[in-house]
Amino acid sequence: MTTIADKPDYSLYSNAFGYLRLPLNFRPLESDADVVVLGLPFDMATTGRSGGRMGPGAIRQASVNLAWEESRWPWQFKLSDHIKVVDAGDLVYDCGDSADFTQRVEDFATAIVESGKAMLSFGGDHFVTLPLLRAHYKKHGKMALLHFDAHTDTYSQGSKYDHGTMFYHAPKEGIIAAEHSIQVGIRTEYDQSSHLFKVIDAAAANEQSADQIVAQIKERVGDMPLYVTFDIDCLDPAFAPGTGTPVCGGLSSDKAMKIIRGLNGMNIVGMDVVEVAPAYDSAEITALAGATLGLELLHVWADSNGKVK
Ligand SMILES: [Mn+2]
Repeated sequence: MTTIADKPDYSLYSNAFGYLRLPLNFRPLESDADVVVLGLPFDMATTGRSGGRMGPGAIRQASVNLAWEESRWPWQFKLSDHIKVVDAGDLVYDCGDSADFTQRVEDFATAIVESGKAMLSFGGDHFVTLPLLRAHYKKHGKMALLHFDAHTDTYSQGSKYDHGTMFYHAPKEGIIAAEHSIQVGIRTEYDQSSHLFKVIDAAAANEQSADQIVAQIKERVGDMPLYVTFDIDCLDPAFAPGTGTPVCGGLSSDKAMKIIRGLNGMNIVGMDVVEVAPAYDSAEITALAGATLGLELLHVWADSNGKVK
């Protein structure tokens, strides 16, 4: 009998449990990873439809389609030649306990980031970004936020653990410099007087070229440490139906990927992709978009951090 222990598995789809077919590594601190991938299966902060807790698994599954390219188009380098990515699996927490989850995310991320490794996290609903930001702040200080979303998530009326209030809280906590932060793809009601984020709304983003949008991002952020958070509902429901609060009129996946590639050279310190909810998905469209955006972020992180020589 031949098993995987005897014969390496080169097929695309079998034994694919980790992101990009990476083996899961539950001891990321002891690894020589440059970037640790972490799943955050949490959706108790949703105001609408839940289901984001299944996002990390769906993204991993869809990512097998991305694992075969030696050198990802249109990048000119093979990612694994330059950085080591480790998939640490999903965060474990006491189900039903939002406070426990919040603390565990912060503690886990703090340990990873303090060790000098970067993180690419997959939600989960968008609330997960708040404890991630708290952890990154301890290492990098006050950061600029690049926030892709249909919603500003700056609402002041929600609850402490609401997935629409994180970016109301984060500037108040002093961990995000809103005056250097920018939101792209917004197309729901917001009160610009209630926050200092610059907004490129979806209508504007769809009119402008990716280069024009990138220029505004760079002008706004400068060389500040930059945390990139991508709520998959920034994309139009045609490109990302599998999410809790879809809104028509969003960006195409092509536009979003071009913007992310345009971030090359910026001081990116942390990344997440959130709100993939596979129960509402069709044919893994949304999960594939989430997996792909994550991979683009890894490439831009590697190149921006001088890993590609
Ligand atoms: Mn959001």
